[in-house]
Amino acid sequence: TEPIRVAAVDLGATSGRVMACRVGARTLHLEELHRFPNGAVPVHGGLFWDVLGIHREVLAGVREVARTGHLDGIGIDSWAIDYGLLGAGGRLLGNPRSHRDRRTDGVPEQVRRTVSDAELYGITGLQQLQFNTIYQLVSEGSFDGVERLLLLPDLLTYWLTGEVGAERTNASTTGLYDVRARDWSLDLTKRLGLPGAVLPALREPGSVVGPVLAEVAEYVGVAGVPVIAVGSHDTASAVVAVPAEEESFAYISSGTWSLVGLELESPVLTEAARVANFTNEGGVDGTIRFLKNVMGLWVLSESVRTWADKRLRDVTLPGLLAGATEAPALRTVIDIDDPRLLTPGDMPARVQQLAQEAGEPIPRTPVAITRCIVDSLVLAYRRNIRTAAELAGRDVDVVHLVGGGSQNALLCQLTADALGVPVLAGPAEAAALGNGLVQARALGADLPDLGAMRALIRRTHDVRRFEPRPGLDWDAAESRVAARRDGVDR
Ligand code: ADP
Ligand code: LRH
Repeated sequence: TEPIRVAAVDLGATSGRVMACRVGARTLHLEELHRFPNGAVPVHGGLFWDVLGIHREVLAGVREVARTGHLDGIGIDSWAIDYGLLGAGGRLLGNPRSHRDRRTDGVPEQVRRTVSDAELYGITGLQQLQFNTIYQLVSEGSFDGVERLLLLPDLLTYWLTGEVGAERTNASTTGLYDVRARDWSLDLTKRLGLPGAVLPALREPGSVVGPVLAEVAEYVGVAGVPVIAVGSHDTASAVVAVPAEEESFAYISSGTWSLVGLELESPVLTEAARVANFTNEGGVDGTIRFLKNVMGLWVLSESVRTWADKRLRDVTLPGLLAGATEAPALRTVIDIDDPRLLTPGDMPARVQQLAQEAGEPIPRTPVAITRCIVDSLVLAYRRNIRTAAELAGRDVDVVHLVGGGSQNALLCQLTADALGVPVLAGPAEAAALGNGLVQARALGADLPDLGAMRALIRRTHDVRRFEPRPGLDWDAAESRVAARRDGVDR
């Protein structure tokens, strides 16, 4: 039988891509047909997504997939949490905001007065991040004329199909979703004065949303193609594509953000998990993604952007990483989750500031700053994998590192060294693969469960293995950072 061929649209906060994903009985092939830069746009102190521009790029990519072969389905995943509001007639009311917008400063404290942290965690099981949808909504103030809230992949899916819905894995990241009841918490919206009626009905990853609208069909050149709900939270799709064979694995989905944790059957809602600020997000096939959101390679990509803006020569990512590999290890370590690293800006200066405050040697060159960022990120990986294992009562024998960061050999090797277990790196495009596999199953591929999908990835994709090396004192480095963290678990 002919392989299934779908368009997997994977939207990251720093780049979006549209892949042709071909799935046969024993084959799996990904071809990148369209890639475009992405980033929030600052306007008058706010930070917005150019969502119509993103829609145009999605269409251009899908058209390219259709032009180069048959097209059996389309699925969209993106970063979580952010949303658009629709008014009468499905009209978009303003540009969606980025979660890095400052409008949620102080909002968690405000919400805490109505719903305590412990109570909120008991319902949602979610890490406190000041930008969770719940806090963004509280900061909206008024909902006059608002009829619907659509998370970004659901909004783009709506523009393709005319159908509204809330895909479950992404709904689980909002802070309005009851992780045990597996439904929106309308009790929570009511108590916070939020309009629960704007939340659409939930839909399952793997369900068919509907065929593309006529105007879309005309643009891409084929009619009737079904749009399929995938794990529309990019991290949910990425975890589908973690090529794990054994039970005792941890994963790091390392892109703009780093998501560090375990796949579980049920949520961990203990007081210890809450205090450690771990999240229980919904995965594909009813799994739980028990993880910590770590500031990630954003700090490095924003540094590279800053150096490029200052027209510093010789600051390409490969060059910086080659230099950093030769640089002294663990010379300067900072708390990579410091909230001051969240917003766009002069990241090298902020890294230097954090080092100075911590009494660490101040890194002076781009290479030294790069090394500091990588070492500090690895410390966060180490800390959070250990904590996840402890909280869930699990052993971790291997770490799978997927996403763009899997191409960073220094990061992978140091993660193995720091944790004392092998790191298996790749695939780099895990989210697109997970997206494509869930679509293929919906279209009839024989992929009964996550195990079958992962076996197909192992058969068709190389992973690079990094063995742990002894020699560095990670405990000492951790205690330098811990001293600065003041017991705050971010
Ligand atoms: P997202 O989907 O969140 O936008 P990606 O998964 O594409 O992010 O990962 C982007 C990150 O991957 C970049 O910030 C960069 O640090 C890293 N990366 C991408 N390509 C390479 C490469 N060739 N070598 C090392 N790191 C890379
Ligand atoms: C990664 C991601 C992550 C969220 C963040 C907003 O791209 O979806 O899982 O916490 O973006």
